Amino acid sequence: MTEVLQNLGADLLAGNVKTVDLTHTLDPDFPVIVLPVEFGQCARFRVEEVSRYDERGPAWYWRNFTCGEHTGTHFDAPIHWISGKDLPDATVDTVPTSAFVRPVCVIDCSSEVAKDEDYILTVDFIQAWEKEHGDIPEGSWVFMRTDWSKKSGADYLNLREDGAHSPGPDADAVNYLIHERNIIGFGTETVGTDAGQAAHFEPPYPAHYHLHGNNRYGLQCLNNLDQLPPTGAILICPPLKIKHGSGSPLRVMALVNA
Ligand code: 23J
Ligand code: MN
Repeated sequence: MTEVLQNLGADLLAGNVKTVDLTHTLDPDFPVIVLPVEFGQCARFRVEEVSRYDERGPAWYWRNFTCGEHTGTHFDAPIHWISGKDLPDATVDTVPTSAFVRPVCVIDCSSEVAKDEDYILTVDFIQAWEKEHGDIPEGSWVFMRTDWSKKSGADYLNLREDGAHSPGPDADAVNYLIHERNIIGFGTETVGTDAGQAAHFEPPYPAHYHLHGNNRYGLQCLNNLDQLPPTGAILICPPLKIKHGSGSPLRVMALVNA
């Protein structure tokens, strides 16, 4: 099968395969999840200049940055959640690299979310998608497309007195993807893999609870999912190799037929 990569290389060079950037720019203005005040909080992206062709470094420009493991477009490792805390290879530095290059299925919920900001992805909706596009292949990533990535500022978190309002899956949908389809991970355009109101679901935060409890992965704050086909794209999503990391900002991209 040596011709597989030779053909891919030739097709990349010929422009028959293109790359789609699924990442938001790391920017101090990009929102991070806001938890209830009694809990610790994720840090925004911050940057400080070390030198810029000046007395601090006459021929070089460089900066130091700080952020949370869950800042911006980021990867969730199983150890992020209590349900995954004792699993093997559950931190970003030990997740097998094969998880980072996989086919991805994109379930388009954008018209439903346009009508209902608390839209919940269900097993019925996934099965209707499968009737049209075929069963989700074992080992794939699954993305929930909502076009939420087009929101900015306060609309992105959409916080109200009773918490955040944003779409996500219910527990049955997540369990279907894990146990009936054996997916490797689930990604969203919102600030978490769970819906804004998911603290009130059973169990609380079902996507986090079930994905990570079954050694599966999450991607959040994805961008440009409207540029992906429902099937046929190849996802590339290696997180930073942070020792014992619960997650990591990363560049996420996909290969698609041009
Ligand atoms: C901690 C607690 C709740 C949630 C999250 C983090 C995330 O969404 C995250 O970034 O993993 S819902
Ligand atoms: Mn996260």
